Amino acid sequence: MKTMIVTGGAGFIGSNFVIYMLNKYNDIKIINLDKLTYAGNLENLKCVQDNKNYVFVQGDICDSELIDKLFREYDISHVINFAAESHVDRSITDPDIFIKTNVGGTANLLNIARKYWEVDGKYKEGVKYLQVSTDEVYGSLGDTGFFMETTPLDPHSPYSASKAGGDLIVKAYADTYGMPVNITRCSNNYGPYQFPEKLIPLMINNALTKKSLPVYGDGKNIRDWLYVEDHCSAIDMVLHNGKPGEVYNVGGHNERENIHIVKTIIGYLREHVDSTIDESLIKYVEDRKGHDRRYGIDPEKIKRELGWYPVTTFEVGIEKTIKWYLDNKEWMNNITSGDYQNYYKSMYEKG
Ligand code: NAD
Ligand code: TDX
Repeated sequence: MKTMIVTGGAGFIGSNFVIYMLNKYNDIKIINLDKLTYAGNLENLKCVQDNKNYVFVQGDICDSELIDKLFREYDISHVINFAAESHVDRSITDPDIFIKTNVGGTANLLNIARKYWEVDGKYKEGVKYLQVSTDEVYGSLGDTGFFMETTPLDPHSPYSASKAGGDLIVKAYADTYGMPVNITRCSNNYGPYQFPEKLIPLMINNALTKKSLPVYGDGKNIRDWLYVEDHCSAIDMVLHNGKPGEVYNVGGHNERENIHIVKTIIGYLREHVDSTIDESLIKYVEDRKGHDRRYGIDPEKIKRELGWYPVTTFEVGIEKTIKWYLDNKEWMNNITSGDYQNYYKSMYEKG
């Protein structure tokens, strides 16, 4: 039985990952450690809450006493760190918490893992620390080329800089102490349980409630989209077969301009839900500060070394995603009724 701490397991990707792993394996135990910030939601995990191999602990990755206690209590073999402040716009208005959680929290997890895993300068058999990172650490691309694992780090937002800081500390623990680690750097995810501050769920929710659809700048910024389940399968493969110390980029060549995403959502909802949802809802708004123009992942290494490739095309994934939000309106209502309203006003309805 392997016992894994999954941090941030109540967030978007973390909850999809916990569900994916518990459905796939019956010989792993998952300790989901999550602070339950505005982005954490235990409703995401209803289908696993009674699973005998699942434990939820509310807490902060910066809390060394708590992490130490978890390592003392359980024989932890793996740490998979999803916990982070994850939204670029919030990092622009309030960077401090990003540095605290994404840099400080990562360092704290590494310190305690090292304390329990390193014996006489050697690491126990079968242990691994996996850092879930992002393509945003590489900065922004021009019209051509892709991010490779060897691309220099060049983050621009406080979010991406804090993720890059976390990655470099992970690298230092591998280089200095020989800790068995992997870093995955994935492109933009979409799918069930994504908080509606991010482009796709925000646009679906706004269109359904007939609010305007705020497109930053000229709408031609490009993101490389990956269905969340494909990200989960990549992490599973890296966790089991990734070479210690290596970085793996995760993506599937699904580059789209933002405006294309917004028009795709409108097109689907107009055809299947309400014929009055149309492109007149689109509102071009002031651009995001320091807005990266284009992201694009070269996934050759993870494909070649581990045989991973995404199975969900963008066309299939976006339909599945829109249908999920249509089938789960109560989930959306619950998270948009409270504090979210204040966030939304401060972002989109100021002045
Ligand atoms: P999310 O914001 O939906 O979830 C983050 C989770 O972390 C929440 O449950 C929150 O409560 C928890 N958390 C925050 N601070 C914490 C702390 N100090 N201690 C414990 N828990 C804490 O984020 P997401 O989109 O699921 O992203 C998960 C990870 O994947 C992040 O590390 C992010 O950088 C990375 N990533 C995300 C994407 C994407 O497109 N969403 C792409 C690549 C990488
Ligand atoms: O209202 C909006 N209007 C708009 O035009 C929002 C919320 C976004 N956008 C644009 C900005 C980006 O170009 O859409 C694109 C996607 O924006 P986000 O969903 O905020 O994602 P992004 O900034 O690309 O970062 C995401 O992918 C990488 C995640 O939030 C990160 O956690 C991950 O690391």
